[in-house]
Amino acid sequence: MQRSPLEQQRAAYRPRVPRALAAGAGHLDLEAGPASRPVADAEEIRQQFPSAIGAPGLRFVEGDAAPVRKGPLAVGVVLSGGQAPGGHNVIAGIYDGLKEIDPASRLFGFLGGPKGIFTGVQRELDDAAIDAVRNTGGFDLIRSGRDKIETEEQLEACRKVCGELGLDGLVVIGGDDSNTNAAVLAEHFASRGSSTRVIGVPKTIDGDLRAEAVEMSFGFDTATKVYSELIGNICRDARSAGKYWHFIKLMGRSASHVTLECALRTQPNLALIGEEVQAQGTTLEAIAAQVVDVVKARKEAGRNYGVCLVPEGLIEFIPEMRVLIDEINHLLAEGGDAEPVALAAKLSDESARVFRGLPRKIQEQLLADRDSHGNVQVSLIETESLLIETVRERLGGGFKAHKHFFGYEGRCSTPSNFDADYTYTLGRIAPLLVAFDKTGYMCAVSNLSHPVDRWEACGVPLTSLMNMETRHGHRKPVIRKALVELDSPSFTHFRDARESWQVEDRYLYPGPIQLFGPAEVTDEAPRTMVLDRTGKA
Ligand code: FBP
Repeated sequence: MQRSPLEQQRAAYRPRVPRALAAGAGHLDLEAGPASRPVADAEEIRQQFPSAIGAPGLRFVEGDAAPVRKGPLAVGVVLSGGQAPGGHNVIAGIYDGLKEIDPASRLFGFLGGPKGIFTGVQRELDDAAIDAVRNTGGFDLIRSGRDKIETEEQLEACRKVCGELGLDGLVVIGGDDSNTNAAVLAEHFASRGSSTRVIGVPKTIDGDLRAEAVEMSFGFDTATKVYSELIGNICRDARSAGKYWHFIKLMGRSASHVTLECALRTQPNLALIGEEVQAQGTTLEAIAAQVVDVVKARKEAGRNYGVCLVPEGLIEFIPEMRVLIDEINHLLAEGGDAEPVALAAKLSDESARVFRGLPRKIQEQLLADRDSHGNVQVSLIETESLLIETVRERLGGGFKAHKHFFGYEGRCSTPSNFDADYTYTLGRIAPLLVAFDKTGYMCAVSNLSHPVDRWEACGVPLTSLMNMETRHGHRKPVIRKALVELDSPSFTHFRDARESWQVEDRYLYPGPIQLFGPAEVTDEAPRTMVLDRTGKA
């Protein structure tokens, strides 16, 4: 396949790994911490995961412990959910790690997401396949999918396929739901005497798969840097033209981490944070009033232009919209009519009033198909248009606005140095956990806010990330989604600074991701993560 000049240069990049891993597979030991506990609902989680509960956190250190499983090893890998930069490097890390353990080890890629496991659709990955994708964006090597492994038949089919391939390990690269699935698979396999170990890898550009022991999901850094470049360009265009407001919706199915990170990188005039809207119970009308105040103040200061960031998940945090969406979900789950007029007749009086007040297009988008987890597909709802319309109703024709949606632009970008190193390291950890006979663990790296030589390779028990939540009317064990915390250093920093960005222009122009050059520009870690971990801006 033809490669661009940058891809040719980038193929030669050798990702950096923590010191313990650089020592090599034969020179490692595994330190175990105390028994872990789920984030909540320990007793219910224990009942569902009797063999995994209480497993200790793990850390690889230099040493000479003999792995339990001697090579050659066979491992399967699957990509699950939305694309995120660095997925290919996770796979390259697994491949290199396996070959380091024993050159005769084998890696199989399940095709098209989790469905590839239970249908047994896979391909073996070799040197040529891996070398073609090192340090590239995308998931196209084996593609991804959003199918869930739910039923007893599917779980059993997975066990059978892994058994037939003789897999020592199965690595699930995915977000919170996919890693919950990995925990279920690990427990199922263990309870049926399967010798396949199941390991998860934290992936999502949304940045909402994080916890004390999981500092960041991969892909967030690159995606937010891509969006920040584009936002900076738009800020400069707005300032140059002096006549438009730009409303930019940013991906993030639920949490507003992406918006917060991009706001810190670009300092737009306004950035809405869904979690704050929810905490303060701010209605759509009240949000529009806040925007109107800033638009007017800027106009009076001679700046009839501006930039406002809108998180994709905002709609579900606005109190009256949350109630409305819950009612719609309930009606649709009961097989209700997805036609706006018919549906409005079945809503409560208050929700019917809210629904009828929405533009027809938004009504239809709220009724569109749910995803496989029963969620509204927020990426299909034009929250930015809704906001523009609500503001325009108050300001009239002098208010000229453009809408943008940045999401897909960043999900398959060439990974930043941070993500290239981080994902490769995650990949290298996975076969080591298998070799040390661990199952139901997530690969993790600690000290990510520091240079790579201070990073530590870890294993985090999946059950330690779990709590019980109600899904489709049933209580289920799930990995807790991390939302923006309003008392965190990153949010506090933003809250204290944002007023000064509203009327004056304090835009920052981050420019494109730099892969070559001085470390200050090539190796920058996510700002929100650094602030939250070190308190330093
Ligand atoms: P994951 O959590 O699976 O990584 O996906 C995140 C995401 O990129 C969200 O930001 C977005 O809402 C969603 O995927 C869109 O997915 P799709 O393109 O499948 O509708």
